[in-house]
Amino acid sequence: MALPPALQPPRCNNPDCTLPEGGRCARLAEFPNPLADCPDLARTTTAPEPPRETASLSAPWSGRHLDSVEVERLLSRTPARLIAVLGPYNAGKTCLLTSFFLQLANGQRASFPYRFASSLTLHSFRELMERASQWTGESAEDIVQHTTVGADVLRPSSFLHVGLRPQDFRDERHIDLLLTDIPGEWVKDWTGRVDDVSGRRMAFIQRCDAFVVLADASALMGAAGGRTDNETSLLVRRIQEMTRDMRPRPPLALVLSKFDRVIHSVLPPAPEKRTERTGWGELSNRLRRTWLALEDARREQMPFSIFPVSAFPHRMAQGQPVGVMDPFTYAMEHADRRAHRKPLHTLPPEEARGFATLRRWRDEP
Ligand SMILES: Nc1nc2c(ncn2[C@@H]2O[C@H](COP(=O)(O)OP(=O)(O)OP(=O)(O)O)[C@@H](O)[C@H]2O)c(=O)[nH]1
Ligand SMILES: [Mg+2]
Repeated sequence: MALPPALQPPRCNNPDCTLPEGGRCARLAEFPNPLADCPDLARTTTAPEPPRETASLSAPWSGRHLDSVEVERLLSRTPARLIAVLGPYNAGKTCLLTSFFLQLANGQRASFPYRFASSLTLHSFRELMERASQWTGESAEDIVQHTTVGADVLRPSSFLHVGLRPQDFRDERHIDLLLTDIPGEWVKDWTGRVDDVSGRRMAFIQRCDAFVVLADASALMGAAGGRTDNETSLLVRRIQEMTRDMRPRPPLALVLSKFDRVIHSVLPPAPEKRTERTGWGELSNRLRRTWLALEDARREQMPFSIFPVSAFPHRMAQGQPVGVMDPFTYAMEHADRRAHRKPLHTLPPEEARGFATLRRWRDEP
């Protein structure tokens, strides 16, 4: 049953009347029951107005991938972090993003220093998750669809969004994180030759806080491994070139994706040994050109690290992802240090005593 329209407080058109403020009706002599009878008193309800012709305004966001104009708008309003997720066709980019979202939204943050708060692209994430949940576990089957982006070159819809709050439950600040979800073909075009279209599509690179680059570990170990190594090394070099003037230099997280397919023959080294060339067994040999590119990047003070990741080692009902949060933790730790963003330093709580209060003195002007 719908509620009847609410009564508004009375208003009186007689300037001498104080009845609406709790006083006397100016025409009390004429109308002993002014609330019922006085014609100067207006009592309106909040009955809904009939729909107007112009009432067909759509919602300000669709819940699907954001386009470059929406992203621009968001970036001008908030100190959003922007992470580019790049790699050749079929490298596992979209699976990684889907798995990252699943983990985060499910509260399985692992080392990631934020908790899930919101998403402007929930509809897209939901579609990806639904598709991934139908995967039977067959390796020949796609887990999600290969990424295609609308034909609009000027406004490509290629960004996913998550709103984050710091891990401390008392800290209610909200941080926007934008993640690119682009087709491998775009990455290839941009790596090979930057024409006008490709330059526009990839204009976000100049604003990126971090890069997550994927190389398919199973492809590297396969017969065409040399091609994957080559594509990855060219991509690392392109990023290195495009970020040469950025300070601080954005970090690069190299994700060796689909690691579940090679785990029987390659044991990942301990985290502190991951940037050493010798630590990866046969995979080190397979990544020959990529290592050279990474070593050049190191010489130019570009931070990098390497992560073995299995976004979907089994079908969803059967097993957990492995290492998915690590590259994002690495990327965010660097992104949060950037000076041109508002730093995320948590102030000590009001009741803090002793040593903790030193931080408050230091932070106070
Ligand atoms: N076993 C296994 N297979 C994976 C994993 N991640 C991705 N795959 C496989 O790789 C395929 C491609 O993954 P996508 O995430 O669509 O790759 P992409 O880089 O987004 O590809 P494009 O959008 O075409 O550029 C998936 O459909 C799966 O078959 C993983 O962690 N483990
Ligand atoms: Mg994709």
